[in-house]
Amino acid sequence: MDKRKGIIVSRQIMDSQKLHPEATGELTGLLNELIVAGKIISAEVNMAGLADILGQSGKTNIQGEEVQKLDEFANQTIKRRMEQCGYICAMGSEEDDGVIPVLDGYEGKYTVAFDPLDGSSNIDVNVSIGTIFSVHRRKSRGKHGKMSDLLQKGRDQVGAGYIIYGSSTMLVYTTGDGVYGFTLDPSVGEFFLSHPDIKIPERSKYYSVNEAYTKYWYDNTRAYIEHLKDLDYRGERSYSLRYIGSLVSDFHRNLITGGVFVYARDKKSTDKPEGKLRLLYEAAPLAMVVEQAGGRAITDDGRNILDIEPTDLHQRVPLIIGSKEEVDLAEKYFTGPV
Ligand code: AHM
Ligand code: MG
Repeated sequence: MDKRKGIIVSRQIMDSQKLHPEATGELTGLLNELIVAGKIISAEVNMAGLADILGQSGKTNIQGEEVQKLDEFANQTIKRRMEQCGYICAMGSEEDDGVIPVLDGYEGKYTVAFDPLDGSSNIDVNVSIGTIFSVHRRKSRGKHGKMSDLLQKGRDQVGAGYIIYGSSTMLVYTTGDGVYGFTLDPSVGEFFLSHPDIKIPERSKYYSVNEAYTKYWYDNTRAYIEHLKDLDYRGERSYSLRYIGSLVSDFHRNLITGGVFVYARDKKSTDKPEGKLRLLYEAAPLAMVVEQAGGRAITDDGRNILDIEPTDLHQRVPLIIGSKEEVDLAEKYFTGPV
């Protein structure tokens, strides 16, 4: 057994910090604050059915989608934790329109963008959901953080990861020195290292896509998925479809077992020409995780997700993410003639 297995998450984060002699401990502090928020949300998610707080709150968020109570709870929990932690100067959340400020006098040198509860349409049906986060160093000077501090490339993230609330609660994160997975022991409220140095299998047998949208796909998406479904591909096996409809869950499964997740542009909704998923707090953090684990993340025109210069906090981006071989193959379909 790996000797590090079982160590607590704060030990791992401090050990990573030692690899950077210039580090001041603020990123460590920030990650620890996010972890506390994750524990609080996890407890609430586990109690959701019992506490009878399921169901929709009747409000809509700035994306025009229904906000459910647990989304609000998760959003509030992270914001409250972050606004007074002293490590960040600004936040961006899927649930809020613009820059979220921190409390006066608590400005720090990082920014955090997050999807407080990804996959929230699955809350009512006990399907895994999760919190995705992305951390950047601030660029601007002055007291308050600005939108430009949030609109940074994924390549410049100093940390990224997610907390998945599933059959167990897991934290998966990277600070650029590999990917580590921790499992929450709810009896003591501590995350223990369960998946040291995660590597995504280079080739896989699974693809994840909303196949009901086939009729709306562009030709290259259709051709790529048909290729994966071809029984004779590589002459040895065919692919299986696994689609939960909760990005963090689909991604996590593919990270552990190997697989490719596809949400390309389609002709389904004219208001979402770039697909559905968001760059800053969905695609970019997961792209950093997958690259650190040996996989890849690209758009449906072959751009590396981590190299995209954001122009809008809530901008959407086509996403193909997962095992290297399957994303390499996708790149051929998405950049060459079909
Ligand atoms: P959300 O952030 O409102 O939960 O929406 C994003 C979710 C992702 O988790 C998931 O991958 C996707 O929507 C599923 O979309 P679709 O139902 O179109 O397949
Ligand atoms: Mg989401």
